[in-house]
Amino acid sequence: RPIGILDSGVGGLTVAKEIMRLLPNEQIIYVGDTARCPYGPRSPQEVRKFTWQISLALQKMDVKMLIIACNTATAVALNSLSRQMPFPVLGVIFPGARAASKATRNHKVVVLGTVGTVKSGAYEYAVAALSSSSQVEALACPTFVPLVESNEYDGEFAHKMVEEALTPLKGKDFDTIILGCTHYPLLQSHIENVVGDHVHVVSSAQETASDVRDYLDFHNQHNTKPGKKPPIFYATGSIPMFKDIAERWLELDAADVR
Ligand code: DGN
Repeated sequence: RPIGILDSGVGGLTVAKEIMRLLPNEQIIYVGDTARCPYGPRSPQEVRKFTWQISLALQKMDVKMLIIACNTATAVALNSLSRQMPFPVLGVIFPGARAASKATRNHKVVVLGTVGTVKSGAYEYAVAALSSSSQVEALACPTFVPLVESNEYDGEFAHKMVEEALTPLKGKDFDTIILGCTHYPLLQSHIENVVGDHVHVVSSAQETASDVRDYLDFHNQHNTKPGKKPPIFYATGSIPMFKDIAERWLELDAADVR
């Protein structure tokens, strides 16, 4: 059975990529809700409704587990989904918070996220649960998702936008920054460039993928049958745009986008 992954758009591909790398025998079914992206500025109720709709669609496709590869959706829908779905549901916030708690030396952590994630306070809560001595400052970067969704994450313009968005961090002495939105790893080189080498940049993609592997190990649910099926992607909006980003980012010759 496949692993279901959802996001508001292409951002969750950063998580899909790590899962595909770490668990090459597993089939992925990915849904990117590009028609209704961004989720960041929407109300928690609306994001929860969309996340549930997609999760129910993935349930019909008989997934064995579900990864909410979107921080905004994790913040508002993980609790209800994990309580009510008949399979395990993992989010991306706790894995990112855990990686940051491990990485920080001075216990000053910055999280970059959507307006929705920042408002939810989910990272502050998760980091505090892991280490009471760490301070978290959250910064909303609403210009980043449109940049990535429009495939403009490379180049001079993207760099300028990142520089501008991170201006409030100038002069602050944090040593770790969490990419608290799954779209942001596509802007990672610009972010690293702006914050400097001394800052550890954490993306939840790797940590989430290793949680998926641990879960499958523990429950003995790895796909052991030979002849793994290729990934399937569903985009609710433009298919060519999604296909272009998926093929580039996942290094696929041809992505099956429906
Ligand atoms: N990629 C999503 C996240 O991690 O929060 C949200 C992007 C969006 O819809 N704004």
